[in-house]
Amino acid sequence: MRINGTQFSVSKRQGGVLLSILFAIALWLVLSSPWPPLRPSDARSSRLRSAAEYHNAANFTLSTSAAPSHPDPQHWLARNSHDKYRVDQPSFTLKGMVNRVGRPKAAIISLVRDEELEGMLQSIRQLEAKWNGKYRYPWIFFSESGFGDEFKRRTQEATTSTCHYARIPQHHWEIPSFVSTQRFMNSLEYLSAIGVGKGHLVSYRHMCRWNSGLFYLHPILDDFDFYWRVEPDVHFFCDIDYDVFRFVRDNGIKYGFNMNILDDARSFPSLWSRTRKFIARHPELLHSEADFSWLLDPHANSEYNNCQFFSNFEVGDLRFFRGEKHRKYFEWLDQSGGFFYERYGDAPVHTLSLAMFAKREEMWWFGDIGYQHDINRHCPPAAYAHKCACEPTSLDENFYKLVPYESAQRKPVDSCIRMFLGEQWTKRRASNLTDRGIKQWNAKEEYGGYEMEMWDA
Ligand SMILES: Nc1nc2c(ncn2[C@@H]2O[C@H](COP(=O)(O)OP(=O)(O)O)[C@@H](O)[C@H]2O)c(=O)[nH]1
Ligand SMILES: [Mg+2]
Repeated sequence: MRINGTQFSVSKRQGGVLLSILFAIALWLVLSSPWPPLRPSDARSSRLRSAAEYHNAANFTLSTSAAPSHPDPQHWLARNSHDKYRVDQPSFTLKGMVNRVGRPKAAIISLVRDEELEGMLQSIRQLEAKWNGKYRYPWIFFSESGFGDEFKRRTQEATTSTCHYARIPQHHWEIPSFVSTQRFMNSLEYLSAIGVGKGHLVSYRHMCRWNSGLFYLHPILDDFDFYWRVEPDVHFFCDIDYDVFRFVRDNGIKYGFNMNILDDARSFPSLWSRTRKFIARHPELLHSEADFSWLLDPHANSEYNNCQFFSNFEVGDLRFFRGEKHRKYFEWLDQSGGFFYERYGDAPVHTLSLAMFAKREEMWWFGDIGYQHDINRHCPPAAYAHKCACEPTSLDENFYKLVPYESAQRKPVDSCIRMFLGEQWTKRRASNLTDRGIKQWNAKEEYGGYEMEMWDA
């Protein structure tokens, strides 16, 4: 080989080594490209990507998002726990490189106000310490009024992942023209007078509406497939030793929750009748395996029993919510004015949507994640004690806590989480436990007599 007149001789072996190095550098450059974001930018600054950038980035993906036809979540956990896919090693190590391949396009999202900074920081710190410090998914903060420099600086300092700050478009945070202001004012006064929590707050109505049907339309989420919703001031008690986003993607899960509860149903008196009308109008939209059995009361004319996924914690598939079915349902509810004349909540709206358009195996109870939101807390049983810093709670702990004494409302025949898990379903799941490495653990004692097979920690 001759370079600048100088003769270099390269043996076959040296050539091979040189080629391998060049190949490794090329691979490293591709895998450490900023998308999906794994690391903070050098300046630790954050920026809002334009919608166009996001669309362009959508063409670059290393992952296949096809879910297996017969997912087996327990089996997956047995094979992929112990932080198999952590990405906190340098990207030039073999493991660092391999684990960056095929990552789901996913982000942690928070709707939050600038003045909730301290609460947000504590949620970030806990989730980073228990999980995301190892997995480095980006954080995206949303607000209708933007964020100040201090919020941006301190949130970015609390994580090694990239932070993005997104402003909610005004038309997603205003009273639609078809809503009567007078009727809305009456509702604020009425719900406040009868003691429905935050019934008097205009901002709360916008929040519920945005979380129900608008968040997934924000262009910053265009290139993401999965999200984990995190609120300020929540707690995470347990070490999570697997990639939660890979877990939901690989197992075809559309929605993961932590608590399944009753809330004050006086805030959405017409939600079920409005939903029934939607079903009557669009029976073709229902999933062929839609299963309402855990949501209807057999003793009350199959009315909605008011159970709902407690949506301040949710890990979801954005493609489900962006899909035509959920969007049509949201628009149908929105046209009724129920987010303003009543206080339709995103929790029952998401729950009913999933019941209609997904099958039950596509919803997952993250019973292994210790979590607290205000007075509601879930802590896994004693078998998880070595991973958790909390007192185990009973299975039914959160069932009824949010229902005020004065709310005479429909209740399920059993607690919501038991209704959801159901005997048949747990049996069917248990029969999937084929891997000899998975020990079945009977949580009879800790879970108030409910027989449930869970994976061992
Ligand atoms: N940006 C913004 N976030 C809000 C507003 N109201 C509520 N949130 C956020 O929405 C989420 C739910 O609100 P929260 O008051 O905690 O409702 P609760 O959990 O039902 O009691 C939290 O993440 C809040 O920070 C608002 O007016 N603006
Ligand atoms: Mg909250």
